[in-house]
Amino acid sequence: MAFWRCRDMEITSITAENGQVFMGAPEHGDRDGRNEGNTDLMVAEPETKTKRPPKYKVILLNDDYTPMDFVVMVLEQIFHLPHEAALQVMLQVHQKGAGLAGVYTRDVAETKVDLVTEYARINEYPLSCTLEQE
Ligand code: TYC
Repeated sequence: MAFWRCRDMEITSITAENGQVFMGAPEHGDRDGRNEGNTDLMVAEPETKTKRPPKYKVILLNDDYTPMDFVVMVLEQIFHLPHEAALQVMLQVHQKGAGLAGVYTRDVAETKVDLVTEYARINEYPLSCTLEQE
């Protein structure tokens, strides 16, 4: 990008293709109107709003067949819960029908669901879980 200045018009900013705004101080340009080498040139950040990616809850569901100790093991090994917390979540699911195993970004949450489902199927248990956007 070139930094031109015109004698009659004061150019105060130029927007580059990438959205960056170059704010010139034309009075300090070279005699031929170029702004190159101008130490007063400032670079302003583009006004882009960055959003945090949405988070997803992995909800463990109750069933009548998966053994309690298997559920506790899943919560410890896949969701990295300490034993006491794993026991509490398992009991909550057993008594209330569903419970929160963890909260993650979408990819990680989907991987956890796949791991739980696969681990349960290998062991021939119907344990399942779902995703819920926070
Ligand atoms: N309800 C199961 C039982 O009585 C235990 C269980 C707990 C199963 C939590 C699934 O997500 C679950 N063996």
